[in-house]
Parts: sequence; C-alpha cells; structure tokens
Amino acid sequence: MELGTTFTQFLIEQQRKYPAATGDFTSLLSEIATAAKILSREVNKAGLIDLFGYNGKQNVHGEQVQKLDQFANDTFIKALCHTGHLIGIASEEMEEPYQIPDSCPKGKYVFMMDPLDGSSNIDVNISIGSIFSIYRRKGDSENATMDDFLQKGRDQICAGYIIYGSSTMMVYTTGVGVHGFTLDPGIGEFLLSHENIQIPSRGTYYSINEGNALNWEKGVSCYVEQAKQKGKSARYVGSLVADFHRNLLKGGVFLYPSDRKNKNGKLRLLYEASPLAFIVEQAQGKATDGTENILDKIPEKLHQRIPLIIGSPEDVDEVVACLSS
Ligand code: AHM
Ligand code: MG
Repeated sequence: MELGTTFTQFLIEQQRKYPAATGDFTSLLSEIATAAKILSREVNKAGLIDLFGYNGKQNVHGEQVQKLDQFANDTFIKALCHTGHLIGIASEEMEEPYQIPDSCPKGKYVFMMDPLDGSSNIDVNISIGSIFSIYRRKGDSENATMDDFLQKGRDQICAGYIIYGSSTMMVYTTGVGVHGFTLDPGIGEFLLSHENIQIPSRGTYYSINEGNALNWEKGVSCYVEQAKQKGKSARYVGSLVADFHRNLLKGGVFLYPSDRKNKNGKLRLLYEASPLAFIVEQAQGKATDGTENILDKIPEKLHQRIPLIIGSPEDVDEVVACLSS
C-alpha cells in the first residue's frame, strides 16, 4: 500500500513553496506533532493506567484540574522548550507563563495552549482536544513579557488543534490554508488526510449548551428558535475542539455566548477563541464575540474569557443579525 504524505514531508514542501516561511515552523510543528502522539497514546490508555480522576488541585479558573490536563501541559512544555524557537509558553493550566529557562536556547516566538480541552469529557470516553497558537514576540528582553502574550489574534502566525477522537487528527494553519492530518497508529505518523479545508458557507448544525437557555439573551433564543424552524440539527459534545471540528468539516455554527450569568461567556480568548478564529477564517468561515471579529480583540489579560460565535459565514451572520435586532 502506498504511504500518503507525512506531516513532515508536507511541512518541508510548504517551506519550499513559501520561501518567506522559515524552518522554525517545521521544527516547532514537528515537536507539537510529537507531543500530540504522546498525548494520543495516553488518552487512549488513560483508563488502563488510572490517569483518570482529579488530582485534587484547582486551576486559575477555580476548576478541578485532572491528571491528564497536567500531563498534557507538561508534555507540551517538555517537547517545546528545547527547540530554541520559544521565549515563553502560556497555558490555560498555568496561572503565570512559563519562561524558557536559561539552560535552553531562547527564540523569538511565544506559544499559547489549552493543553487538554473538554476536560469534563475525559472520564467518559468522549473526544477531547488540544489547541495551540504561536505569535512572534514583541520585545527582546531576557524573558517573555505580558506584551509578548497579549497580542490580537490577527497577529498569530500559526494556530492548530489536535482532536483525540475515533482517530487522532491534527489541523493547523500558518496563514496559507488549513490542513488536516490523521494519525496512523500503525506507523506512528500523521498523514495528510484533509488538504486545504474550506468550511461550507452554510451548515445544517447548531451547537450550543441549551441547558443555559434560561439565562440567554433574547437574540440567542431568537437564533436558536430560527434554527429549529429551519430544521437544523443540534449537536453539542461539550468539547469545543470536537464541536468546532465537526462544524468546520460539515458546516454549522458553535455558540458560547454571553448570558445573564456569564457576561463574557466561558471560553478563553487566547487559548481557545483566537486560535480557532484564525483557523476558521483561513477556511473561509467567521468568528465573532457578537459585535467584533475575534481576531481584532486586543486581550487585556492572559486568562480573559470571551463570548464566541464561530463557524460557517452565513450562519455566523444570522446569529449576529439576531443579536443586534
Ligand atoms: P475546559 O477548557 O475546562 O475543558 O472548558 C472548556 C469547555 C469547552 O471544550 C466546551 O465547549 C465548553 O467548555 C463546554 O462548557 P459547558 O459544559 O458549560 O457547555
Ligand atoms: Mg478549554
């Protein structure tokens, strides 16, 4: 059987095609892929080796941190800190950014991640994911500063996610299209499976936690009613990566809006909304907080939350029309 294009081959070809692209990404993305393979293995055997369950600590958002979240966080740091391309790493699981230690070579990029998204689904064998984002740092001081991390999404130079589902997939963009790779566990390689992903302009799915309906603003209820009238199907896994991935491939819209209880929604601007917004725009989709493009938001703090409406462009426009009517 012929072997498809491996992730590394694809990166090298891209580097050749776009001479402006530096080799930095080839090596960074290769290390991300290695971390993804380790996590894929651990996610699959988590039940066997008792990685499940709480480790008793809380993260900066007051949520229980599960063992696998911590493992994912540490795995990415370990894989990336030696590359020589990074100056710092910010993570949903760490209150303060990780500074690349003096014992490692330092570089000109910062890395941001939600190392294991959808943690409430870990225990129940449902798809979870990792989300990442890379920016060129702003300053040139010894350590990464807040300014290096608090950049608007439009300045991202790479974003991606890994979904640990019925198979493990990695999807990424460096601003020239969105490409997806599926892990062949037999050979331990990511193989090109979805080149140049384009989101359908309109979808048949809407994804929202309807359990929050009593707290929704009028515009959100109005959109959901409209979606039902049009015969759309509801799909909500409760793992952002899984819900986003389905809508990216099949068409649809995901909403975690502002509501009466949570004015800023639930999701994090830097670790979740911005990277997925960069990906969706590269795939011809849209992402907004209801009034402004996610990629134009200037972050005020590292762990900032933001309402998120993301997906097929015509569906996102319909949500925004409802919100502003
Ligand atoms: P997490 O990063 O702690 O896992 O939380 C984010 C998750 C998203 O994956 C998902 O879209 C959302 O929380 C689901 O929230 P809810 O259970 O409120 O619907
Ligand atoms: Mg998350």
